[in-house]
Amino acid sequence: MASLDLHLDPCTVNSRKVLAALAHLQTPYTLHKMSYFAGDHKAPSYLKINPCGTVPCAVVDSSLTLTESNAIILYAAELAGDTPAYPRDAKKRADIHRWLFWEASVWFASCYVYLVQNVAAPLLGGRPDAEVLKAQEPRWRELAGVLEGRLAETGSWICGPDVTVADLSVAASVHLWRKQRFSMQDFPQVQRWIADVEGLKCWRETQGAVDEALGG
Ligand SMILES: N[C@@H](CCC(=O)N[C@@H](CS)C(=O)NCC(=O)O)C(=O)O
Repeated sequence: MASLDLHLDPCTVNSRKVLAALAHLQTPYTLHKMSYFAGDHKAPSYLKINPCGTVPCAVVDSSLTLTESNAIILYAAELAGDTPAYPRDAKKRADIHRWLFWEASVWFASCYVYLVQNVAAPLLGGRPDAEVLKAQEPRWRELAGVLEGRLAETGSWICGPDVTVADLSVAASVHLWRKQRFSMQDFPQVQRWIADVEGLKCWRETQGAVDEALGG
């Protein structure tokens, strides 16, 4: 497989997701590191590559540039073939896709509120807005409850006994969970699963880049 040209900032949720997934799938890539906080994703030179002005973005070749993190992951997973992370079975893949869509459509948005308020705001010299966090809490608890239920059913990973790209995608939204300051006490399965994700080689290997991007 040809190497992907990957443009991202490791500390952002969707970038971390892709970094961890590509490490897990052993996908070769060339990293073009950007700084989200410096606004590199809005630079005219980057907007030529990705008019959405978001990270991550993967240039496959002159005919294909991928701007959605889950699309990048699925492309790499497809190329990796029939792997436990993305088995070539229609029902198993449909279940993985379902969780990727869930992550992109609802989970990311809710977790992002905690990231903006409890991580980004202090980093930028501001303070978390308690009202915004309070307003988000019922929604986050509802969604965490859905994840809790699934993890209780499987007793292991989101889609069964093997870690899949769905775990890496869904986990990225809470990858800074200590700093994001979720109330996790009612979600023991989610806590267990996060610990399992944090034990994965691909997660540990990509943690250093996240910490460095956040200033240590
Ligand atoms: N659905 C996109 C979302 C990408 C996204 O919103 N990335 C954030 C960082 S995690 C970003 O670049 N935000 C900048 C902006 O929206 O202007 C994906 O999954 O790649």
